[in-house]
Amino acid sequence: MTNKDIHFELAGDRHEVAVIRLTRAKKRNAINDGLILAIREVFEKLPQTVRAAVIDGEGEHFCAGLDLSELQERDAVAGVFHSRMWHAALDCVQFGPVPVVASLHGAVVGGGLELASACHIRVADETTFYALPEGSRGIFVGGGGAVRIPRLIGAARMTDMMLTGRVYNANDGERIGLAQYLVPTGTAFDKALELAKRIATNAPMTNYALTHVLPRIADQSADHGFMTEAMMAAIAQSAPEAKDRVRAFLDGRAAKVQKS
Ligand code: 1HE
Repeated sequence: MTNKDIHFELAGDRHEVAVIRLTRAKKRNAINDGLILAIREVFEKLPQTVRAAVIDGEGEHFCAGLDLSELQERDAVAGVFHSRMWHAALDCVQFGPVPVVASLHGAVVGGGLELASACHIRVADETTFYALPEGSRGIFVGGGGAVRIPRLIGAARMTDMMLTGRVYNANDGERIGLAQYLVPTGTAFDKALELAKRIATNAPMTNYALTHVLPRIADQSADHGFMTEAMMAAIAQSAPEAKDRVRAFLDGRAAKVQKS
């Protein structure tokens, strides 16, 4: 990885977790064109060993969104291509080869929230706050937020965030579904890494079904969704790995579900 604003490393005994960190803390990890292209490149070129990924941000904030200093010179045509560049990059996050866990703290705003919402799991610490300041900057979301954020919290809440500048704190963010996990200050990365390592132990086909098939089913009519589900279930259960895992449970060699 050649972009200085992004750090990449492999974690886990088998190098099964990719850790991707935004390292532009002086600018609160604001995303310029180079950084969005670098995010795309990382997810397109994940090593074969990788089974799950964690994305986080260096410094006090996860991400301050679009680098506003690059916005000034853009005309309408360039704006369309810029937005489509973000879409292509964040599609590589959401529909890349592995599940992605976002480790959130501080500001998760604008394009930062769009990046977080392209991830499959969001872990937030108590310093996290969420906003869509596009409304007050006279612009609109452009990184897929109009599609992904209403699927997390509903169109009404997103409309409120953009019309009124409402900021959600960490507790309320978890309550409305912006994050699935809320953890003590400073522990989001550890929790995200723990979850990623756990995800990496799943059968790859199960993870693929959850990241690529489930969101498509959610977009289908119920009738089509049931059929897609049946196809996916049949493919997953016919894999040799699924048979081995079920046999291990029946032989008493696999973990039971534990009461939490
Ligand atoms: C930036 C950016 C940025 C910080 N673009 N330079 N996003 C926003 O509207 C959020 C704008 N940022 C903020 O509200 C605040 O910076 C934070 C709440 C995130 C952090 O506050 P703080 O006090 O820790 O930092 P700061 O002093 O405001 O910023 C430090 C530096 O980062 C400063 O630059 P410096 O040269 O004066 O040191 C800031 O100018 C710079 N900085 N945020 C450029 N966003 C695909 S479309 C998506 C559309 C959007 O994302 S719109 C929402 C943009």
